Amino acid sequence: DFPSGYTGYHNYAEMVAELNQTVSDHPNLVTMRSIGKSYQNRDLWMIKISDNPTSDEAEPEVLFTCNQHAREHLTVEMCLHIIKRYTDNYASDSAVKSTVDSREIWVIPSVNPDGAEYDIATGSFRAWRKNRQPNSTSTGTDPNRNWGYQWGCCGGSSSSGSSETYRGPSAFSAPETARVRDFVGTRVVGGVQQIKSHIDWHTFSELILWPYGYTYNDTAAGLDATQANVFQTMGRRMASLNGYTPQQASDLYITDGSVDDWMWAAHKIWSYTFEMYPASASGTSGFYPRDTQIAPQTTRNDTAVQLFLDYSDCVPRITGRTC
Ligand code: 0X9
Ligand code: CA
Ligand code: CA
Ligand code: ZN
Repeated sequence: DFPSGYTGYHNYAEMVAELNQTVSDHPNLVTMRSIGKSYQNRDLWMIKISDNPTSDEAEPEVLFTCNQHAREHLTVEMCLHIIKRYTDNYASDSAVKSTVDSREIWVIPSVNPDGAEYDIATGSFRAWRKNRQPNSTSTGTDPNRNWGYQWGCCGGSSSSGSSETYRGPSAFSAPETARVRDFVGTRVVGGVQQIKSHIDWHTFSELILWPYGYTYNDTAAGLDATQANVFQTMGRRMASLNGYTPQQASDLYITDGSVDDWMWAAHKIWSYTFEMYPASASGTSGFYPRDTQIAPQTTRNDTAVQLFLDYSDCVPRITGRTC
């Protein structure tokens, strides 16, 4: 389990208990279901937050995903914080209420529960990143190199099973990425993708990243200059609210098979990657901030998340365009 100094973090069982509690506290705002199983057969739980949550209403849908990377435990807390904020504050905060009433918010707090549990299983952090799926030489696929757009194209992932950025034997070979892909596919209704925007939460470096990650070019197939300007403008606006650094994903380093490139290229979902606290650290210590950081570092993103939800009806509106 989590070591002392970290017991404020949620392990998998505690996360599930928290989600169940939210459903029982707010049955008129929240539903919960599993989108399928991890490699080790854990449920991949998803929460929907909206008014009339059991109905598929004609409201812009937004997706938040957390914990693709096992050791990035602060991101689970970020998703749980979003869930708590948009449910517990519904009755008291009119901005929260109008957001919840006009959006359908999907939250998947742990995309990689097997890796997260493995990371804490001995009581000392193992600095584990990948999932726990065996491969020909070792264990684990990097979920954020396993998505199916330009998978393995460009030197931004590894074909070696022992690598921290092993891309898997084929796109979506990891059950965890495949199940999120399947869920996103179910949101194409009448030929129209209902999910308009997405944030995938990571740690660390305090960055806001946008597509593409596979190329240094600002524009490429499926991403024109107008769209790139929308990504940049929204990214910079959000960064002005949380103090992160905004940049194209490839400005950090080239990645291929990452979630944001796929969300955009396959579904035209405005997809961002947030790298949370801290801004910098040595070695793997940055992945393990004390639990005293959970509240300040999740609350820090409240206004950026609110802006993101506000514009999810039409992200290009941030540049004065219409949809
Ligand atoms: O390498 C990653 O997957 C992310 N950094 S992390 O330290 N959390 O592992 C950065 C991904 C940046 N590229 C894209 N988002 N495309
Ligand atoms: Ca609704
Ligand atoms: Ca809907
Ligand atoms: Zn990560």
